[in-house]
Amino acid sequence: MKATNLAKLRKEMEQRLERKRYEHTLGVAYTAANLAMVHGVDVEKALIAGMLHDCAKCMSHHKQISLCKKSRIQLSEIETEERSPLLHAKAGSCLARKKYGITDEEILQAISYHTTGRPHMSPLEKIIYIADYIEPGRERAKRSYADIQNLQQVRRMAYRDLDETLCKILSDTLDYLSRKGGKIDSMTRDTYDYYCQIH
Ligand code: DGI
Ligand code: FE
Ligand code: FE
Repeated sequence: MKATNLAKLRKEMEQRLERKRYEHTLGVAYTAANLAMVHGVDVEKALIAGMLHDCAKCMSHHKQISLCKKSRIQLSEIETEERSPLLHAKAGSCLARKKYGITDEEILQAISYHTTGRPHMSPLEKIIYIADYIEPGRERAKRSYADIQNLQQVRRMAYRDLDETLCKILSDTLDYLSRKGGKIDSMTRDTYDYYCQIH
């Protein structure tokens, strides 16, 4: 993809997304590009996947569900719940294909799995998942001193070892969900099991 196309996607996201979400999106795109440089991944793909990863976030639940149905995407129980924090990933991948003309399957998969992850992720998928968590504007950084310490540790780790970083983020996410009483999707659990076993 040419630089002008990336600029076009960036403009589309600026118009489409709320201000904070757009700033987060830029943070993810450029953090993903940095991680791609360090880990030998295609930098342009990282920029495009990062730019589009939350593109469905502003759509209604109903629209996201119907987009996934039209594309014959299988959804888990948690993904179909009203106010699901997971659905926008699959819906975003459908939108990236249909509206923004993305045909690269690796980019589309990176968008699909940016919230739950999955076992055997490609390096690009790992980078988007991690960039989403560590980008400079992440509000998690402001929650408490313990979280700031944690985020500093995860950020440093991300430039050394992607699999170790995935294990750390997934175990923190499972802790966070159990404290909050959130239901755990089987894909999040499988990703945790896989990356905490192999690294
Ligand atoms: O869209 P973002 O806010 O940038 O970030 P994201 O797409 O990574 O979503 C993060 C949220 O998703 C975070 O609050 C944790 C939540 N999440 C991840 N896995 C699960 C989950 N929530 C539930 N209920 N169950 C999961 O398995
Ligand atoms: Fe997201
Ligand atoms: Fe995000």
